[in-house]
Amino acid sequence: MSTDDGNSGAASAKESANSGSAVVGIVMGSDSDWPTMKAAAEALDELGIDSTAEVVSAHRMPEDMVEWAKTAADRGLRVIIAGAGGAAHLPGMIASMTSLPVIGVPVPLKYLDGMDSLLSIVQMPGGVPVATVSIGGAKNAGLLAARILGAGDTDSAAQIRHRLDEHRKSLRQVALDKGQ
Ligand code: RP5
Repeated sequence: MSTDDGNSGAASAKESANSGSAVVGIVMGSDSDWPTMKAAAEALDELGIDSTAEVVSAHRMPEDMVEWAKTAADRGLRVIIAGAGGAAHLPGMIASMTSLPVIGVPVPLKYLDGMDSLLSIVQMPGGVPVATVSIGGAKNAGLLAARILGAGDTDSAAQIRHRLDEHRKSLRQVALDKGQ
Protein backbone atom coordinates (compact mmCIF):
# COMPACT_ATOMS: atom_id res chain seq x y z
CA MET A 1 0.00 0.00 0.00
CA SER A 2 1.32 3.42 -0.86
CA THR A 3 1.27 6.28 1.60
CA ASP A 4 1.67 10.02 1.27
CA ASP A 5 1.78 13.15 3.39
CA GLY A 6 -1.67 14.47 2.56
CA ASN A 7 -5.11 13.84 3.96
CA SER A 8 -6.07 12.09 0.73
CA GLY A 9 -3.88 9.15 1.69
CA ALA A 10 -6.62 7.13 3.29
CA ALA A 11 -8.82 7.45 0.21
CA SER A 12 -6.11 6.34 -2.20
CA ALA A 13 -5.14 3.53 0.13
CA LYS A 14 -8.74 2.36 0.02
CA GLU A 15 -8.49 1.89 -3.74
CA SER A 16 -5.35 -0.21 -3.47
CA ALA A 17 -7.04 -2.28 -0.79
CA ASN A 18 -9.53 -3.75 -3.18
CA SER A 19 -6.90 -6.20 -4.44
CA GLY A 20 -8.08 -8.45 -1.62
CA SER A 21 -4.60 -9.29 -0.35
CA ALA A 22 -4.76 -7.07 2.74
CA VAL A 23 -4.51 -8.91 6.06
CA VAL A 24 -4.45 -5.78 8.24
CA GLY A 25 -7.34 -3.33 8.10
CA ILE A 26 -6.52 0.23 9.13
CA VAL A 27 -9.67 2.19 9.84
CA MET A 28 -10.08 5.74 11.11
CA GLY A 29 -12.79 8.19 11.99
CA SER A 30 -11.77 10.92 9.56
CA ASP A 31 -9.32 11.68 6.78
CA SER A 32 -7.83 14.16 9.25
CA ASP A 33 -6.55 11.13 11.22
CA TRP A 34 -4.43 9.93 8.29
CA PRO A 35 -1.30 12.02 9.05
CA THR A 36 -1.18 10.11 12.35
CA MET A 37 -2.41 6.74 11.11
CA LYS A 38 -0.16 6.46 8.06
CA ALA A 39 2.73 5.44 10.34
CA ALA A 40 0.93 2.12 10.87
CA ALA A 41 0.69 1.55 7.14
CA GLU A 42 4.35 2.47 6.68
CA ALA A 43 5.49 0.05 9.40
CA LEU A 44 3.49 -2.75 7.79
CA ASP A 45 4.81 -1.86 4.33
CA GLU A 46 8.38 -2.11 5.58
CA LEU A 47 7.64 -5.60 6.87
CA GLY A 48 6.03 -6.68 3.60
CA ILE A 49 2.54 -6.98 5.07
CA ASP A 50 -0.42 -5.86 2.96
CA SER A 51 -2.85 -3.49 4.58
CA THR A 52 -5.84 -1.42 3.65
CA ALA A 53 -6.84 1.98 5.01
CA GLU A 54 -10.34 3.41 5.09
CA VAL A 55 -12.34 6.18 6.73
CA VAL A 56 -15.29 4.72 8.61
CA SER A 57 -16.66 7.14 11.17
CA ALA A 58 -18.48 5.69 14.18
CA HIS A 59 -20.56 8.83 14.57
CA ARG A 60 -21.05 10.07 11.03
CA MET A 61 -21.53 6.75 9.22
CA PRO A 62 -22.53 4.16 11.84
CA GLU A 63 -24.19 1.74 9.40
CA ASP A 64 -21.00 1.63 7.30
CA MET A 65 -19.03 0.94 10.47
CA VAL A 66 -21.28 -2.01 11.36
CA GLU A 67 -20.96 -3.46 7.85
CA TRP A 68 -17.18 -2.92 7.81
CA ALA A 69 -16.68 -4.62 11.16
CA LYS A 70 -19.04 -7.54 10.59
CA THR A 71 -17.49 -8.44 7.22
CA ALA A 72 -13.85 -7.77 8.14
CA ALA A 73 -12.85 -11.41 8.73
CA ASP A 74 -14.65 -12.64 5.61
CA ARG A 75 -12.77 -10.00 3.58
CA GLY A 76 -9.50 -11.64 4.62
CA LEU A 77 -8.46 -9.26 7.36
CA ARG A 78 -6.73 -10.86 10.36
CA VAL A 79 -5.87 -7.81 12.50
CA ILE A 80 -7.60 -4.43 12.72
CA ILE A 81 -5.96 -1.12 13.61
CA ALA A 82 -8.57 1.51 14.48
CA GLY A 83 -7.69 5.14 15.13
CA ALA A 84 -9.89 8.02 16.20
CA GLY A 85 -9.72 11.28 18.08
CA GLY A 86 -11.87 13.00 20.67
CA ALA A 87 -14.87 10.89 21.65
CA ALA A 88 -13.11 7.94 20.07
CA HIS A 89 -15.67 5.15 20.00
CA LEU A 90 -14.53 3.52 16.77
CA PRO A 91 -12.05 0.90 18.10
CA GLY A 92 -14.40 -0.34 20.81
CA MET A 93 -17.41 -0.46 18.51
CA ILE A 94 -15.42 -2.40 15.92
CA ALA A 95 -14.20 -4.82 18.61
CA SER A 96 -17.81 -5.42 19.67
CA MET A 97 -18.68 -6.72 16.20
CA THR A 98 -15.73 -8.95 15.26
CA SER A 99 -13.52 -11.53 16.94
CA LEU A 100 -10.43 -10.27 15.14
CA PRO A 101 -7.84 -8.57 17.36
CA VAL A 102 -8.33 -4.79 17.42
CA ILE A 103 -5.52 -2.34 18.15
CA GLY A 104 -6.69 1.16 19.08
CA VAL A 105 -4.73 4.30 18.26
CA PRO A 106 -5.68 7.44 20.21
CA VAL A 107 -5.34 10.32 17.74
CA PRO A 108 -4.40 13.66 19.34
CA LEU A 109 -6.61 16.58 18.40
CA LYS A 110 -6.31 20.33 19.01
CA TYR A 111 -7.77 20.23 22.51
CA LEU A 112 -6.83 17.98 25.46
CA ASP A 113 -3.67 16.67 23.73
CA GLY A 114 -5.21 13.30 22.96
CA MET A 115 -6.05 12.43 26.57
CA ASP A 116 -9.73 12.32 25.59
CA SER A 117 -8.93 9.93 22.74
CA LEU A 118 -6.76 7.75 24.98
CA LEU A 119 -9.34 7.42 27.73
CA SER A 120 -12.15 6.80 25.25
CA ILE A 121 -10.23 3.90 23.72
CA VAL A 122 -8.44 2.34 26.68
CA GLN A 123 -11.32 2.11 29.14
CA MET A 124 -13.12 -0.81 27.55
CA PRO A 125 -15.45 -2.92 29.69
CA GLY A 126 -14.36 -6.48 30.43
CA GLY A 127 -15.26 -8.82 27.57
CA VAL A 128 -14.54 -6.47 24.66
CA PRO A 129 -10.75 -6.09 24.40
CA VAL A 130 -8.95 -3.32 22.52
CA ALA A 131 -5.13 -3.32 22.64
CA THR A 132 -4.48 0.40 23.04
CA VAL A 133 -1.16 1.96 22.02
CA SER A 134 0.16 5.36 23.07
CA ILE A 135 -1.34 8.67 21.95
CA GLY A 136 -0.37 8.99 18.30
CA GLY A 137 1.35 5.58 18.49
CA ALA A 138 0.35 4.31 15.06
CA LYS A 139 3.83 2.98 14.30
CA ASN A 140 3.65 0.64 17.27
CA ALA A 141 0.15 -0.36 16.22
CA GLY A 142 1.59 -1.52 12.89
CA LEU A 143 4.42 -3.37 14.61
CA LEU A 144 2.03 -4.99 17.10
CA ALA A 145 -0.20 -6.14 14.25
CA ALA A 146 2.87 -7.69 12.65
CA ARG A 147 3.75 -9.47 15.90
CA ILE A 148 0.23 -10.89 16.10
CA LEU A 149 0.48 -12.15 12.51
CA GLY A 150 3.96 -13.50 13.23
CA ALA A 151 2.85 -15.57 16.20
CA GLY A 152 1.42 -18.41 14.09
CA ASP A 153 2.94 -21.74 13.06
CA THR A 154 2.88 -21.13 9.31
CA ASP A 155 5.85 -20.36 7.05
CA SER A 156 4.53 -16.86 6.40
CA ALA A 157 4.33 -16.23 10.15
CA ALA A 158 7.93 -17.38 10.52
CA GLN A 159 8.94 -14.95 7.75
CA ILE A 160 7.24 -12.08 9.56
CA ARG A 161 9.00 -13.05 12.81
CA HIS A 162 12.32 -13.06 10.97
CA ARG A 163 11.67 -9.55 9.60
CA LEU A 164 10.65 -8.37 13.07
CA ASP A 165 13.87 -9.84 14.48
CA GLU A 166 15.85 -7.83 11.94
CA HIS A 167 13.87 -4.71 12.79
CA ARG A 168 14.53 -5.14 16.51
CA LYS A 169 18.26 -5.56 15.84
CA SER A 170 18.27 -2.36 13.76
CA LEU A 171 17.05 -0.38 16.77
CA ARG A 172 20.46 -0.71 18.44
CA GLN A 173 22.08 1.29 15.65
CA VAL A 174 19.25 3.85 15.83
CA ALA A 175 20.00 4.33 19.54
CA LEU A 176 23.73 4.64 18.89
CA ASP A 177 23.16 7.19 16.11
CA LYS A 178 20.97 9.29 18.40
CA GLY A 179 23.78 9.37 20.96
CA GLN A 180 26.16 11.02 18.50
C1 RP5 B 1 -13.12 11.82 15.15
O1 RP5 B 1 -13.27 13.20 15.10
C2 RP5 B 1 -12.12 11.50 14.09
O2 RP5 B 1 -11.49 10.30 14.37
C3 RP5 B 1 -11.19 12.66 14.15
O3 RP5 B 1 -10.07 12.37 14.96
C4 RP5 B 1 -12.01 13.75 14.81
C5 RP5 B 1 -12.14 15.01 14.01
O4 RP5 B 1 -12.64 14.72 12.74
P1 RP5 B 1 -12.74 15.84 11.63
O5 RP5 B 1 -13.67 16.89 12.16
O6 RP5 B 1 -11.35 16.37 11.40
O7 RP5 B 1 -13.27 15.16 10.41
O8 RP5 B 1 -14.32 11.15 14.95
